[in-house]
Amino acid sequence: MYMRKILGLVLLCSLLLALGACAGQAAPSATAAETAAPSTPAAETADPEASLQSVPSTPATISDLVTPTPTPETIDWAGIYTAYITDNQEQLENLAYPGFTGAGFIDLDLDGVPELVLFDTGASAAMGVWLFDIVDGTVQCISSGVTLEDSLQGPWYSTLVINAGYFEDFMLYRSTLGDSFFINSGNGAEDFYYRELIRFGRGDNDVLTLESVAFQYVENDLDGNVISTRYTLSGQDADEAAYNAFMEQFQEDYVYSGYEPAGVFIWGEDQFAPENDGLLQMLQAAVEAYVPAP
Ligand SMILES: [Ca+2]
Repeated sequence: MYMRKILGLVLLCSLLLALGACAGQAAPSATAAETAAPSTPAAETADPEASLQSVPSTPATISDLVTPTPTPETIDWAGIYTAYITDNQEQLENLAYPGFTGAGFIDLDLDGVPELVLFDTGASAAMGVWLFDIVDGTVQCISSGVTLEDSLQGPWYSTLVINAGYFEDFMLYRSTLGDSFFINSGNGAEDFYYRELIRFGRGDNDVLTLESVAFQYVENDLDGNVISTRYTLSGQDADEAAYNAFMEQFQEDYVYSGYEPAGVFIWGEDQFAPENDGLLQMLQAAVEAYVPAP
């Protein structure tokens, strides 16, 4: 119980730090979300007139980023990720102690090259998700289940922490703004739970970006009585009514594509050995399981 409380607080602190860091950055998602009214195209929108013609009814709180058509890529992404895991397996598994339970590939930023998605063992009801992208031929950690030390954070690292249980939790949605992957990240214990809707986008250099769209945290006592709550929309504090209204509108504006990303877990039928290169075995199986989004 006490440990869970501590874990919950650590998690919350991490999220608060993450949200604070994102708000302080000059990232396109933060600035667009803060300033763009629904009828105002964001500065980075590729075609302002096209955006004006298809004004969304929701996204005062979602950056108005039109997802460009993916450019066909010919890089050997499977080979690049495999070489990276081969070279860094021990360090990664020490960071994610006691290691990883799942591996898969999802093209979260829709640039034609899938990102590597690893699940760790997690600390509570959900598992931490680690995301890696290829930048100029080199693998970079974009997000991790535990916040990495500053010295290990590359220039593309996001301190947003994702907790999930399945590859299918990464959901490709369609809207008048284009296609985007989202995830309902979350975790909980006896005395708290949180949910965070995170949107995946593409930043400079075609690198995966993460944006906190809507966040809900509820702390309760063991009788189920709510002790405290916190809500944010695009990292800005909001009240429960605004949060609920946003989530309702989101369901109207964004349509689930039905695409289910594939990946493998260590407890699957393939019986991956947890030691003895189990991670590399999972990686190979994940390469074979990968199905690009339609
Ligand atoms: Ca990608």
